[in-house]
This record gives sequence, structure tokens and C-alpha cells, in this order.
Amino acid sequence: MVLEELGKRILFFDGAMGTQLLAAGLAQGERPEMWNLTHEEAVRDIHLRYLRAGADLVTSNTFGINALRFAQDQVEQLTARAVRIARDACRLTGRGAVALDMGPTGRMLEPYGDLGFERAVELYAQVARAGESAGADCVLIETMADAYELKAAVLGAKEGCGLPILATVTVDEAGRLLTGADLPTVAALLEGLGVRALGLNCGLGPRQMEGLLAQLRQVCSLPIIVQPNAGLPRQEGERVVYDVDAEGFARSLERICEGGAWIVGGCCGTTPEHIQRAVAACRAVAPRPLPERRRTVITSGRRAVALGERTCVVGERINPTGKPALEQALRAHDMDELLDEADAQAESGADVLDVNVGLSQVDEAALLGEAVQAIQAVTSLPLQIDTASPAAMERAMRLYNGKPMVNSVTCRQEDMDAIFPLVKKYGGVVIGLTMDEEGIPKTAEGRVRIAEKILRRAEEYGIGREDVVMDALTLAISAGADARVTLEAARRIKEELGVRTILGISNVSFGLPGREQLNAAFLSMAVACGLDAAIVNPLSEPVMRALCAAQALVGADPDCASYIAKTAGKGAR
Ligand code: THG
Repeated sequence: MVLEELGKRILFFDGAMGTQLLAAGLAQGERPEMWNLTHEEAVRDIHLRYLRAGADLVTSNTFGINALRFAQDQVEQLTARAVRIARDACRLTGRGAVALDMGPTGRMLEPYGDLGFERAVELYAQVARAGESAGADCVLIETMADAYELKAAVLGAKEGCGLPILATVTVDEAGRLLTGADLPTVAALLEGLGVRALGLNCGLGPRQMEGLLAQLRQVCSLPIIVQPNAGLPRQEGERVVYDVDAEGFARSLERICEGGAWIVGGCCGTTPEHIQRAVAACRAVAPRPLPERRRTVITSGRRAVALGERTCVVGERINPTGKPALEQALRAHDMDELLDEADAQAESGADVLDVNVGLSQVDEAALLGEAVQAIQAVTSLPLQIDTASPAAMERAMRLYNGKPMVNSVTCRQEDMDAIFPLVKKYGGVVIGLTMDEEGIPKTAEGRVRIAEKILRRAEEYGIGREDVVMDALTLAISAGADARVTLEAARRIKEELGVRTILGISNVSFGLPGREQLNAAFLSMAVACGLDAAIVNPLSEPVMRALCAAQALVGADPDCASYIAKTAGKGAR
């Protein structure tokens, strides 16, 4: 299949299907997918012309097919027909492969709209199943404008078939989806979900996409797809017209390939001529090597947080342990307390929110799912899903609208076998706790060895070390622990194994008075050991001030700008 040549040469998609069908006589308001039944030849002819123009991948005429728009049996019939028509065209020309096209459902997902997440997953899975049995070579999820729906589509494709998945989004000129996600968010989400290639299509012309491609390359380590329109659509009387002719389009795509795109093609307004010129112009360009990068990124539905530049604050307060009021509210499925905690922590400077609803005698999977959906509707901070129950973890990871932090996995075999497959399927950055069947080693050396084992096992599951963050485990000093063991282990794990580190800070002071002061001191020491993320109470002034000061001291605060901003006007000297 042509995807095997990915990276060896530039691969070409076809151009627009919709505008070609209109040109062939599709009536305004008529559903293009019906033509798979009524005008089979016309559809095949469009594929044939794109293949003869040099396209490597043709896109099945299935963009709008789903069970919201069509009856169930029609979904299957129209999808199968469309794939077979495209297959025929490939056979007749002796070239090319078929991408099963899937576009947006046409409805907004909850909470903005009324389409449930699981329903959306199922809609995509149905099309993926039908497309794979009809002989599609890969899936193209395209023109997605909402990150949450994009996640539903990729999951649906993964659950409905075993084909490689390509995914593209439609962004504005600033590089944002309709519902606000930026390119770093989209890239992290899709990389986490394990797509083969990702990129941009529709909405913009080739010029606008040149700039966005450079942005995307900064944050993406997968092959990039670029499928622009033939310029920005413009209304001319009754008609929508596109200003970029085949020659201009081809020159632009050549620059786009030089800029690092591996797969290019056209969207609205492009014709077989556009593709033909583009193939001629880009053929000589060798695909640029993929960036060697080990970014550690989690996201919300809108924004990405990269770990590694400074110590990130993970807010610990969404946790009923020691908070009877929160416990009571959770048992009554009252999410208000929890949303207040989310708001308060965000205002105090949290970068990430830990979410733990562990209570005895509750259906934790249901409750955690409910909590995650409620919180993600009100915050733009990424979440850290904190549960000891794999079932609850899976439920929450599915419903989450981004790439979460996953709290946590240990080196216990059973634990790794339950958690790593979830990280592989849904995407996430998983916290590895340095403990195993024997418990927590007393020495730093012992914890480093366990961290190594966790990384090795993660790699066997196909999870790169950039998606593991190690926790060397903070114990209460009131119980006799020496906090230096934890710090030493954290420092060595980072230095020797090259992974990011995280620590729960507040555990250190359990059972002692004046906890904030101990927490602040311990956090300062941990920052000096290169800690990448700290689980703390962001509402604690002493802790947040210590963090700010410590970052300035280790050079993580350029020109001490944050320190000065935070300290000014507070009477500190
Ligand atoms: N590593 C990882 N995850 C963790 C921890 C860790 N999750 C849990 C914990 N440790 C971090 N979270 C908390 C949350 C609350 C408290 C301490 C750590 C705490 N709560 C007060 C109490 O129990 O007395 C109550 C707080 C209040 O009422 O405001 O101390 O190490 N990966």
C-alpha cells in the first residue's frame, strides 16, 4: 500500500470531491453521498481523473455519512459502495489507494450540543467497520473543527477497524479550531491516540497554510498532511469562487513540501489540474526528516501544557480525602463543590488539576467519568486523572476531551498490564510510581532501578519515555522517612534515565503541625533537584511563594520576571 512509501517520497492526495460533483450536476441541497448509488460512474470518473493526475490516495465519497443523516442500513450500503467505486478506479488505473473519508458529524458534542460522546464514537465506528470490509486502505478523518469530536472520531475508527488513521483539522488563520484548541493541543492529542499522520485541510488557502505548517512542525513529530483550498472561498453572486489557479497552487504546495509536509493534496475548489501541476512541482522534493523530539505534553480541550521548562503546578484539591464536605457532595453526585475547587486552583496558578473521587462503596468509574465531564466543561486546564481503579481510569480517559496525565502506574506486573494498554489506546502521560510487589525501596538506588523497569515495560507496550513521568514517592517524615532519599532518587532518575519527574509535596508533612512551612521547604528542595511537576495545594501562599522563589533561584524564571511580578505590591523585600 502506498503508505509504506511514507517518508520515502511526497505522497499526494486527490483534490476536492464536492466541487467536482457540483460541476458534474449535483443539485444544491442534494446529498453528495447519494451519488454513490445514483451516479456511480460520475463518482468513479472523478476518482479516475485524480488518479491520472498523479494522486496516490483517493478519498471515498463518504464525507457526510453517519447514522444521524442516513438510516443505519444506508450508512453501510453507501459507505461500501463508495469504497468499491474508489477501489474500481484504482484497479482501472493500476495505481493508488483508497482513504475512507469521515467528516464531522454535523452536530455539537455535549455540553455545547446534545450529541453524547459515546454516541459519536459509535457513529464513526459504524462507518469505519463498513469501510474496512469494503476494502479501504486507510481512514482519513478530515475537516474536524472540535478537538473532542476529533477524539471521538479517532476512537471510533480505532474501535471499528484496524486500518491506519490519518487526521486533519480545519483551523482559522491563527491556527485555532472552532472550539478553541490550538495546534500544540491538536498535535499532542492525535499523537497520543496513535494516528499515522496529521495535518491541516480546508478553510484556508495554500499561502495561509504555509505559515501554519511551520507552527505545526514545532510541536509535531508525526508526518504532516497539508490539503489547502484553492485559496480563500469568495462569494461572487450566487457562486463560491476560488482564486488560486493550478499553477499558483502547485508553487505553493512545493514550498509546503520544502517546509516539511509529507502528504499533500487539495480541498475545496481544487481540480485534477491543480493536483497534476502540484505533483509535477513537488515530485522532486525529498521529504524532510521528522524532528527527533521528546516533548512531554498533556492537553485540555483547548490548550497544551509541556512539561520540562519549569516546575508545573498540579492542584491536589479535587480529592475527598480529609474533606468531609466534598465527600458528601460527591456521594450526592453534586459537582458544585468540585467545580469551585477547580476554579479556585486555576485562579491561584495551577497548571494542571488532579481529579480524585475515590470513596468507599461508590461506582467509581461512573463517578469519575461524571466528575471529569463536569470539570472539563468549565476549565481550560488539563486534568490529571487520579484513581487506583483501572475501570475508572478507562472510563475517565475515554470521556476526557484531551490528552490527560494518568495518575498512576506502579512496577507491579498486574498494574502495568492494566494501565499501559489504556495509555496506548487513549493517549496520555502516565505517572510511574517507584514501587513494586515488594513495596517502596528504602534507597534512592532501589527506586532508580524500579523507574528503569517501568520505562522498559512501557516501551514494550509502545509507550515512549516522553510519555512517562516518574514519581520517586514522598513519604511522611513524621513516620520516620528521610525526605532526602526521595529527592536523591528524583534527581538521579531525571539525570540518568532522561525522564521527567513529579512529586506529591504535601505527603511529606502528614501528621505534623505547620504543614505549609514543611511543604514549602520540601518543594524548594525538590525544585533544586530539577522537578518538572509538583502536586501541591495551590491555595497555600507559602507553598506558591516558595515555588516562585525557587524557580528564580534555579534559573527557570528568566530575568526573575515572575518573581518580581508576584512579589511586587505584597510588601516582601
Ligand atoms: N504522588 C502521586 N499522586 C498523589 C500523591 C503522590 N496523589 C495523592 C497525594 N499524593 C497528593 N494529593 C494530596 C491531597 C491532599 C493532601 C495531601 C496530598 C492533604 N489533604 C489534607 C489532609 O488530608 O489532611 C486535607 C486538605 C484540606 O482540607 O484542604 O494533605 O505523592 N503521583
